Amino acid sequence: MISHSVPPARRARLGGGARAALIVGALSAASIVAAMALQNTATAASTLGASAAERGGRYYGTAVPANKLSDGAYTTILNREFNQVTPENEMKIDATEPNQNQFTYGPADQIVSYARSRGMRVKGHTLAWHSQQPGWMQQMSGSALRSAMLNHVRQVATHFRGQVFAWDVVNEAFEENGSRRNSNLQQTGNDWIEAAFREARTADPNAKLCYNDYNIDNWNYAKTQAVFNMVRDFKNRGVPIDCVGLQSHFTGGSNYPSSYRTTLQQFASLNVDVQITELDIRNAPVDAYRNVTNDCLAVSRCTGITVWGVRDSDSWRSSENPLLFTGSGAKKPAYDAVLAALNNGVIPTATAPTSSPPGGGGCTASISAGTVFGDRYNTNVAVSGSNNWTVVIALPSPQRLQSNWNATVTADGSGLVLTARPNGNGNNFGFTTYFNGNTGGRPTIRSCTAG
Ligand code: 9MR
Repeated sequence: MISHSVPPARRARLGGGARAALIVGALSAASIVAAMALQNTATAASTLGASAAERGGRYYGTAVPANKLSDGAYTTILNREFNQVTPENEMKIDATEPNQNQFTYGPADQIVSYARSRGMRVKGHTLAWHSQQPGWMQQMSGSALRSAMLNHVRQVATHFRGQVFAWDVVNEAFEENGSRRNSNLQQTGNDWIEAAFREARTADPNAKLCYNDYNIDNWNYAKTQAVFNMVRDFKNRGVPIDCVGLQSHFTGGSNYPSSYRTTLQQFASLNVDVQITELDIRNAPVDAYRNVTNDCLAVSRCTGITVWGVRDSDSWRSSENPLLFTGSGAKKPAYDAVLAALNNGVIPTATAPTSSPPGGGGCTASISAGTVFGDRYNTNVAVSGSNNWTVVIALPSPQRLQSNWNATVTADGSGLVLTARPNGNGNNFGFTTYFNGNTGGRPTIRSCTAG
């Protein structure tokens, strides 16, 4: 719809005058849809963070080490492009509790105040992990380690309460084959992960609590399935978990998988946010960076993308040149691809269009928009012309019916065609639909049949 009028590459280069001429042309062709697309282009954001923010309040962030905050070339890019920050090492266990019960927050606080004073969100990383444990913790086991871990979670989450929007509560707890990683924490009991999440919720009830891991990008991979099953189990049992982070280090031989969007959608279907938390891609290929961006935009609960460093020279894998800026701070082709993908993204709409059915069925059903929640929304339907009706409604894929009221509503085998009949509660009924990643689509009435 957008590109049939002006190809994206050309739109990106259009000056104001050319844009105005095109808008007039589009309007004279009475193409309201094209005009709306062009208006979006006219206000296209010029930085990653600003553009992500326009895409449903998403963020585009980066890992930040405290020692780079005095590098002017670095902070110029950081301040200009990013609206979210993850401390690269400064909130890890060895950094924040180097000796048992002695907490040090200096470098982490420095990053937090730097970011927050510039309006950037901060994600905490990470409360419980088998790696980067201080020496004293590495030597612990059993109930002493369990208590020390929970104390660490409580103390650190309390210190940063109100300052971080989310925490990686537990990091990298699974093996590649889908079994639990056999760490000292795992040996304290299989429930150590949920214990950490419960402790974090108590310490900071307003932070989103995330599970974070690498190699959970390919939907058809044992580790991805294992993490999915754990999150589903946590949701079923009421363990507090709000988000899943896909690190997405496509470096060191791991590639962007074609099932990536499916993986994001599947996690989102469990009623958790998904985030891309540590993105870097070997040699920064334009296509893979664009695909990751588009995949996130396609899933309403994909709330943000964080790259694991600003310039190639800042990367933990700098020899692979996996980031969006060169060592000298120049934008790479992958940067342009990401920004263009963000700017071309669909702006989520929270309002449902009114629909009316084709005539001739002896009744009329009209739709009006109801409340929109995070992962689902309500639709109201009013029927006139008959008190004994059958209304058929189509849902946009992959949305699904969650519940309904004031009518009997059944979904067909595809889940996408609903049939509603009166249940004695009059002619106004409604239903709730899961977005399942499609936040823009709304139901349409297919028919209303009386009798
Ligand atoms: O980028 C981090 C690097 O500076 C550290 O030396 C390393 C130590 O483990 O951790 C790196 O960040 C890791 C992150 O915390 C968790 N996922 C993998 C990241 C890359 O190793």
